[in-house]
Amino acid sequence: MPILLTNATLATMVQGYGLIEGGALVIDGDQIAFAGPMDDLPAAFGGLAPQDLGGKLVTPGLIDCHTHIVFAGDRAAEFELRLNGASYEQVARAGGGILSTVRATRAASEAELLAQALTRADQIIAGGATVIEVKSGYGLTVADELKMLRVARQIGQHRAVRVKVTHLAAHAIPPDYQGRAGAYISEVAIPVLHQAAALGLIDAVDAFCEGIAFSVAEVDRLFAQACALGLPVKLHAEQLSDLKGAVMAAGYGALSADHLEYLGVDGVAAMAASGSVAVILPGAFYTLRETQMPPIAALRQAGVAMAVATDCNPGSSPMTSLTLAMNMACTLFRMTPLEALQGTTLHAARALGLADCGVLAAGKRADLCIWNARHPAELSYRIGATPLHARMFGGRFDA
Ligand code: DI6
Ligand code: FE
Repeated sequence: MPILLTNATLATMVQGYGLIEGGALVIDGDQIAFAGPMDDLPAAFGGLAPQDLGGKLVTPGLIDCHTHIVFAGDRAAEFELRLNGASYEQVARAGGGILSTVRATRAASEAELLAQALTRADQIIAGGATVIEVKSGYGLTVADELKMLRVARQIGQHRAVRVKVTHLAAHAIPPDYQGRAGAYISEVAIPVLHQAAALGLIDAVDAFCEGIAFSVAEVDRLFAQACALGLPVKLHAEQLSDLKGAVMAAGYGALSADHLEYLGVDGVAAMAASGSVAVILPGAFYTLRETQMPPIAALRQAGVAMAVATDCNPGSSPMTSLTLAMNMACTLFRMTPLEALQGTTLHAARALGLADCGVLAAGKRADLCIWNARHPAELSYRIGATPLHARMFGGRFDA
């Protein structure tokens, strides 16, 4: 039997908020059959028993389009050391930083990794997410990257959430490849790409293009292989410096370029031309106490779609709340609450190449959130609240 929800404040996100007071939704199976004003409800649905939402806000299910939730251990001890005066270098020499996460991730069994990833997925889901993108990148050997990718794939089999899995073997240079980043691309990143693609483990290919990671030319070589396999690309670009990674990624028609604090006018223009989404990650900016802001006004002016995500990872963004990411995007970057919500719905869907979600409209997947809120700006306005009243995934409410 289809489900009829009435007396809803719909933020359909079809155009702007697409706000409809006194709205109705009909859910048939895993799809939305109707979303609009109660007065326009087709007669065919008139006989359904309505569930009155009392004016509560309904939005599309939120989409976290950039996470690194598969990893073992945490970096809380390192956080404490640094706040007690240890420098980043001292921490690194003591075995901390990203390579400590790599060691813990290599040592963990697949079952342990999955259990930890599910805990983080549960927190993101509890905030209203119905789609989560998950990257590899803490294995850095062929076997360990494949292990991470298998774990990422399993998340969606254990939870009511859709997972898009991204190859990020080119995330950091492991100790045995120091000074030999090109060899790492040839001997690890590209072989992982071919094996993972053959196993159907990946939906996209990402890389960390940065002075401390991989050059534009090295990433270009990886992306050429992704392109040959028909896989879309996305890129950690211009997070710490302007290497022109976004321009290169745009040349591949990248789904997105992410972070972008140091993006230049050429990068903005290239992204506008390619239709790549700018994924804004305020959690990393906040954690790293970065001061260079991504060029939000220029992106807006150029008509580049902006998404917002948690970047959940143990180092630069130990955050599992999308509404907190939205709040930070508004307060730190002066994005508007409308842009923040587009950034976790409509534009996040685009950043993942998904056309069947991100808006409330007939024919789309029945992934939605009912909020203890009346206006969508409330989702960005509160700090640390989880105003979710109920979540529906594929036509089913959570138990
Ligand atoms: N940029 C980041 O902020 C994270 N990865 C990346 O490419 C940091 C990951 C970590 O510190 O564990
Ligand atoms: Fe990231």
